[in-house]
Amino acid sequence: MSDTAEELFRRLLEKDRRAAARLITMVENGQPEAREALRLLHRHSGRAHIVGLTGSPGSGKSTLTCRLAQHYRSLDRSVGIICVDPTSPFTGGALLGDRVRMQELSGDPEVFIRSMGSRGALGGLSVATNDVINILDAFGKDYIIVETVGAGQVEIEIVKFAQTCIVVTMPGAGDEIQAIKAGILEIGDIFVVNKADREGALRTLSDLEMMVETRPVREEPTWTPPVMSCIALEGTGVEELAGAIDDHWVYLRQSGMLEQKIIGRMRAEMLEILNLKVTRAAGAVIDSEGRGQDIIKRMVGRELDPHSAADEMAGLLAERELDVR
Ligand SMILES: Nc1nc2c(ncn2[C@@H]2O[C@H](COP(=O)(O)OP(=O)(O)O)[C@@H](O)[C@H]2O)c(=O)[nH]1
Ligand SMILES: [Mg+2]
Repeated sequence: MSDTAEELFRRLLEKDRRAAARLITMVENGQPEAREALRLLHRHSGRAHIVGLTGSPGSGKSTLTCRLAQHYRSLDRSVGIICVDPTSPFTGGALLGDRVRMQELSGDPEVFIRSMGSRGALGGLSVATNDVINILDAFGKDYIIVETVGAGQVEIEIVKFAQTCIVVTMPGAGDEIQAIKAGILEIGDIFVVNKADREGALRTLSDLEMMVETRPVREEPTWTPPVMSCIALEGTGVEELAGAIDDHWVYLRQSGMLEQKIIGRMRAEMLEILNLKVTRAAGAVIDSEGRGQDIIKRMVGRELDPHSAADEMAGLLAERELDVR
């Protein structure tokens, strides 16, 4: 059965879960009808609070996500959860390990859980993730939690456009703290030392506090990222974390930063899509035209360096008056 974009869009606004799930699958498969639905629903998005969670595997992000969602549900707020794993080919339901942890939530019709793997990367994983965020936003979720599996570059890119970014770490991991330094310290709005029931939690907490205090900041800081401890397994600290997330939301709204973040995300989202289109168009010229092939050959023959080759390629695209739409 193939649903039309209008039909799916209408059902989405009526809070039909199956329509949401179906639309997400269409996005992942790069089906053209999905684009029409995305166009229609854009006007209805922009209400959700997008919360990103990143940190090393095993630090407890999924457990924390689950607890946060339960907390929101206890307040009668609706939640969308997106688990992004660039290393996994799997998409669809929750990832195997997380499925167990997320099980308690899966019976709740107001919680929508979805995993995204590299299969959704056909059109770029972060483009697909953004599409899914927008779908769940229009679907009416109050909070959309985006959990990324690792803390690599791809994950940072994805989490960067969350409105509130939570960095999760755990005790005793000296290297872990070091890893946090690389880029991630800048993007964290809230830092969590999870597994506070473990030895060395206080030490990790104070190390992290120190790093957050002395981190380089680009603009004048009007928000000081709190460093909190949690025991996600027992739900300890989750209410406080939810409080900090809401505080950050209030800060974003009152300072005008929310507007800035939205502008930044829209810009990046569009550039990323454009990037894909240009890359695709350039690839097609390389594959189908003698001059494109020739550029590669001359690179291989060491006559042309990659930067000059890219310039030449750009010239060729301009000559062709290539329409990348
Ligand atoms: N001791 C302890 N274990 C925890 C805590 N939170 C999560 N875990 C366990 O740590 C493991 C990894 O958790 P998970 O949520 O999958 O981490 P993720 O990879 O960051 O999503 C699981 O076995 C959890 O049960 C905690 O607060 N204390
Ligand atoms: Mg996880």
